[in-house]
Amino acid sequence: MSRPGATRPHGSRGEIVTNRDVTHVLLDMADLVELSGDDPFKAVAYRKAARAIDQYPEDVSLLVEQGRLLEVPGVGKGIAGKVEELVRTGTFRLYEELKARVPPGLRDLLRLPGLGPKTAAQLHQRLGVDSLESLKAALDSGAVRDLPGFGEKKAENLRHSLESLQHVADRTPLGHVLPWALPLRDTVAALPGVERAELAGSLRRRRDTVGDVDVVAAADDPPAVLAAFAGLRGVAEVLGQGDSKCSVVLDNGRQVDLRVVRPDQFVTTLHHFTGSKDHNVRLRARAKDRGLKLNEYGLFHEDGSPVPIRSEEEIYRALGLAYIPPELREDLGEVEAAEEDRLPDLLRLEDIRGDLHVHTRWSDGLATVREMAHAARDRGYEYLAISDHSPSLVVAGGLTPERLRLQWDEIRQAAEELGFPILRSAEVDILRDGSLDLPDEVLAELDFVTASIHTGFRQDRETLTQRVLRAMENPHVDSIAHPTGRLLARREPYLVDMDRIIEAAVRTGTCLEINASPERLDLSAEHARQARDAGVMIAINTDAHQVETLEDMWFGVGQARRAWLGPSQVLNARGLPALLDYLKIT
Ligand code: DGT
Ligand code: CA
Ligand code: CA
Ligand code: ZN
Repeated sequence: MSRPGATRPHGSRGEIVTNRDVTHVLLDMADLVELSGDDPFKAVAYRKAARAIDQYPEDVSLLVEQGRLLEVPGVGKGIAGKVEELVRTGTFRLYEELKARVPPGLRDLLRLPGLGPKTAAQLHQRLGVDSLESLKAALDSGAVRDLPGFGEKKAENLRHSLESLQHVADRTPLGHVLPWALPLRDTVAALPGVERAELAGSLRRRRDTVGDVDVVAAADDPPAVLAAFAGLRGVAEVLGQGDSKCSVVLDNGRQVDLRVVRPDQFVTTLHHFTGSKDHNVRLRARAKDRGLKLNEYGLFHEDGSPVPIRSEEEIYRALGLAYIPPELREDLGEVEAAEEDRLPDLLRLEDIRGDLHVHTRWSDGLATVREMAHAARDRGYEYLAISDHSPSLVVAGGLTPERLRLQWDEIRQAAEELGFPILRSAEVDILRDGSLDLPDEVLAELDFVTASIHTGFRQDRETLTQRVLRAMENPHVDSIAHPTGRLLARREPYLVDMDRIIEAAVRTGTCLEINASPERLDLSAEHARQARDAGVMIAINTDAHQVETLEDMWFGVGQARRAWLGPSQVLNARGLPALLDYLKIT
């Protein structure tokens, strides 16, 4: 498994402060600022800096050492000073002050979907709520319901999100795991005697979140490799070790299962630990029906003699099946499809011809139109759509129609200079009443209109669904971005009725987005597959706020593959003429 450009500098190596570490502290700081009732714009600045540092191609500790922190776009003098202190001392004074002032449990409340810092502060001041437990107690006693501005419905929503939070928190977004899992695989591959090592489990199946990380390696002397692995720097605790398996917890708190087998067993072991479990169960039963036995050690005849297996393709062939790629191995119809040779022709990263949702400095992005377009061209794209925010999103610097027109001048100039097609787009807010944040005359002048919800997440299901439906009814709206608003491991989806949205997408010819940001991956694979089956056109977009995150397309494509999508069902897998044709732009 490889991901181009995935080895970013932040890693798991331990004592040095990585970009990811700094990012986490700055994001935490932003929440603390808001919870303490300080200026919300300060929180915005911390988040912007956090995002910039997370994605910056150089090591933040090196930048500090060389006094070059201010080169990171989005990092101003004030924050640079704090980052420097953080890198040198492991924390900074203001952060410690706020942590001491804001009850730690209060911060946990922010993980509830739709509960912002303002409400958290209110619950704290009025009811003394300072943790998820005390929130539950306040809900049970009816105190929350009786608060001004709350009521039965809001209290009920809150209770619902509280219940679902438990279930979200156990898994980690794939995008947080890969940056250390890929180097870990390389480390294992480089251990003495190891022939090859691969990531397996949910990570190889490219699930949006993963539980633990599974690695499978081939070597002639497995116990020696396992011992070397258990002794690696970065291994905090060995949970268990046998002749072929070792489970450890790393310094970063994550669990890794390593299996080491002889080279002739590698393929079947890799296959077994790629899973999923349900897929394996199906294959084992199928093998049995054919007088064969399949397990992690190999494929065997009834008399125990092995069927020679050199590749996963051969496992499937021996079972009378077409090859099933890891992303489809979930027992969701793939075995039947492989049997009848009607597996989909899955989308590949190379099929993607452009990105239809990115931001620039015109709103809350970090790069210019030119820089984004240049990077898109360097990726081999044929076009790029610039979709900055609309005016109601003040904290994100949303564009008024006047500023949008100024942006169009820049878009035209950049497109001419680079000889690269740049589409005029906008991510227009769907307001609380379902109206759009830009007038129709302006929308009519855009090449591609993406609509999305950024406010009022806590409205009830019917209201939220109606907002989206109304946006889709607008003939200028081409696509709905991040349709459920989920943030992986942080915020539950808002309560939209996806069946009705999909049905309306078909009726109105509106695309639904797979937002490729590894923090979102929204639509989920399940919803995207449902949309695909209904005939909805899907757009896979990074929502990049800077050049580097154009790379996130890889995650979006993984999600699309899990949704059984092929190039013909993906709008931005079309070349420019076909895209313009679809959008009826002449
Ligand atoms: P995760 O870690 O929750 O994100 O999901 P997985 O799929 O990585 O699950 P994990 O780590 O428990 O196991 C890795 C693979 O090993 C799993 O996908 C299939 C295989 N496996 C584990 N336990 C069983 C089992 O009881 N039966 C079978 N047939 N396969 C299993
Ligand atoms: Ca796993
Ligand atoms: Ca595992
Ligand atoms: Zn966006």
